[in-house]
Amino acid sequence: MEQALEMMLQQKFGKSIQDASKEEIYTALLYVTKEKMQGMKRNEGNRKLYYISAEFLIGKLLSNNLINLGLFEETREVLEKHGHSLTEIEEIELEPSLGNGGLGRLAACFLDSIATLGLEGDGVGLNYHDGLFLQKFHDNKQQEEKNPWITADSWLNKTDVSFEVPFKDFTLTSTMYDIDVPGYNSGCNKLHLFDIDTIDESIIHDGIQFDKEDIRKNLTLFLYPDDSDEKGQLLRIYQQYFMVSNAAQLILKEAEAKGINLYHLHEHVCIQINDTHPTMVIPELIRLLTARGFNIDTAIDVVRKTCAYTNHTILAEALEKWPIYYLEKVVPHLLPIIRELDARVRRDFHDERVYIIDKQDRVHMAHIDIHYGYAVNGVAALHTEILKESELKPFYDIYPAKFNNKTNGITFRRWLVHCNHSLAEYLKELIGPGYMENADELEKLLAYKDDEAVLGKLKEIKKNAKVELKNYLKMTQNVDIDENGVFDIQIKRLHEYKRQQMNALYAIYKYKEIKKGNLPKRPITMIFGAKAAPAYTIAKDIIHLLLCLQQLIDNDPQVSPYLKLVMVENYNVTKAEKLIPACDISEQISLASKEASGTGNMKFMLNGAVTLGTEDGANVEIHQLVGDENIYIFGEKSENVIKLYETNGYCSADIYDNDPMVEELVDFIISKDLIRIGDPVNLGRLYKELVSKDWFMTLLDVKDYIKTKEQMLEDYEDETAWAKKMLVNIAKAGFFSSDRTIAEYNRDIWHL
Ligand code: 26Q
Repeated sequence: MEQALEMMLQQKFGKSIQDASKEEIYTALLYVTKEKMQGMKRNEGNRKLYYISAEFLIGKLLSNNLINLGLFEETREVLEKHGHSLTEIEEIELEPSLGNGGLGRLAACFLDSIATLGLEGDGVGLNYHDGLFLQKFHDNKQQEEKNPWITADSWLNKTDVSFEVPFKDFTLTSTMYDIDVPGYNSGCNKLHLFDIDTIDESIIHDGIQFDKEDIRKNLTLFLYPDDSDEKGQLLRIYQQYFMVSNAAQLILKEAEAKGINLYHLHEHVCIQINDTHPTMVIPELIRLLTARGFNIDTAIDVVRKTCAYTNHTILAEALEKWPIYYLEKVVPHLLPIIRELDARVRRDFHDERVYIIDKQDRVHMAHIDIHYGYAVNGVAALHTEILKESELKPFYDIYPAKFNNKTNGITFRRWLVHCNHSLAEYLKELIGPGYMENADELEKLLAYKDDEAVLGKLKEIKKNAKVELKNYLKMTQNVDIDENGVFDIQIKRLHEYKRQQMNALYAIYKYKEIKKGNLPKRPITMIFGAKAAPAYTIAKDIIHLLLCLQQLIDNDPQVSPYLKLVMVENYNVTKAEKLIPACDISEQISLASKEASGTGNMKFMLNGAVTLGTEDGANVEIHQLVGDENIYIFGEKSENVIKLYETNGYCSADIYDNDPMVEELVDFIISKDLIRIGDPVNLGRLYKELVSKDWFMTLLDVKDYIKTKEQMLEDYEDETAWAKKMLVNIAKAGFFSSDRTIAEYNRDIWHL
């Protein structure tokens, strides 16, 4: 590495390692790494996977690529020798924010594991220039700004692959950019990101506003632009079709180049449809095959044997249903095919719940996937059960064999080796390096469950991570936190079902307790990180509440020594990597049945945090693995929640009216103390939402939540017992390696 870096620095900047700036070293490392990846062997197999996804939340790539290439340690040492630190150099890299949250990050972890397992599988998506917006706080409110990440020197490699994508009124010419995806000790795959050359960032003004109708200039500007209006939704359809038409053309081009007989396409190609966003690949492939002379029956048959679908949500508002009229405006050439697909369903099944086109002339994208794909999977055991038994039951009754579960996972290369280097090194020392490729070996740790020295070392590693986070927050946001406090962290997209508002009610509870003189045994540091969709009003109100609480507590000398609330600005992958190793209490408090899986819960567990959670998503599996002793579970169970929805049986006003404690906490949202700091419109609206609607049943669970968290804080004081819980969580996290998840996808769905 030393020689390669030296040569690159000479060639690019005429400088030595000693004299180069951080920026120059970063750039040189980028090119050295890119060259090494170009020289890697490509993964190959009998059947190639195309993982199509509107999101790939890949995070910064330098360190991860170095780790996977086996060059990380060496690079660190070389830089240190010359007076530089890799950690500081990493700061130079801009994070591409090509995802909203879980689904996009999952896609990125999957690419890492697919490459690591030596499987031939590429990602296909879009090259959003400004990704998801950059979040700034101003007047205790979220503001959105553009979030550019593509610089002259980036991981993108422009290719000469280009396709024509036809829309109703015009045709766009694409350009394909590739990012190399090196496996850990393995071959390399690619992430293909499609773009157009006419993108014009200068049309963005006032934050993230732009002309939504100027498709030639805006198509790949942003990830999911605000789709609260028709123009935004149409743009989303333009994006989706652009993505899948390129994907379909790429797949056919590669198949033809390999001499594959397209009538046997499914034997050589498999397409994973990541949620419904890429669903139009099904009619598009049928269209392209019929254009090549296939009759419609054969085209449908081949496509059906090629495509598989993953469902990531049961929230009704996230299940895509596009009005036919929208599709007619953007992709009229797909409609005869979609109507034919619907006609076949109507011929075979006399149940309108499974039709593709409903009575209101809307196209149910998930229904296309289920009828015209060969596999349907949920992302955690409970989620898949809910799909089979309620949400998608009519489909499960028709196609039981298509349904299967694939519990999510995370790549340990990023979420342990990279983000918590000292823990990873210590584990290596203790149980050997085998766990890095076979995550189940983490269980070897259990042998040290009663070993004081090991428990002490785990505590020490946690403490160091807390100090590092303290320094980071001081540097980036100028806030002070106390590393001796307990770090309680909730980081994830802001959504009512994830119930950050319930955690805010805890902060209010604790604030009042401290005011009354009931002091906690040690300071509590509550950390939040969350972006709210720009048009999601209540989510923004919750952010406002949290920021107001932060200010209120900070300015109250009676409370601030004991309680701290920090809202991390612009939460993203890079920040997650700093927060997760430092966490004691992992907040996973969604309303049971609503969080399909969660993956942050897995990252925290792997880094020795203890979960405070509902029986939801993968929390259920974490609970089973670690046992009652090592997790804190509270709240209504999913069966009961589902019943409450079915019977309209939940009324938050009843709880509010009959429980003085709940009433007191909720009333505080519109108390003088808070109104003085905040905006009465936002606070009033949130108050009203909780009292008169509370669709995600915060008030139902809040008391059990507070009680359980109090118990947890008490248990935290028994340091040895707590360290044991940490150890068991780490030891049992092996199941959540995305290597395991991908091995299962391959075994049951892809057969690569
Ligand atoms: C749909 C229609 C219109 C506009 C936007 C959307 C849309 C956008 C993004 C719908 C869904 C998403 C993202 C969903 C998501 O991230 N789901 C998460 O997926 C994770 C990986 O499986 C799970 O762990 C999480 O539980 C799930 O919430």
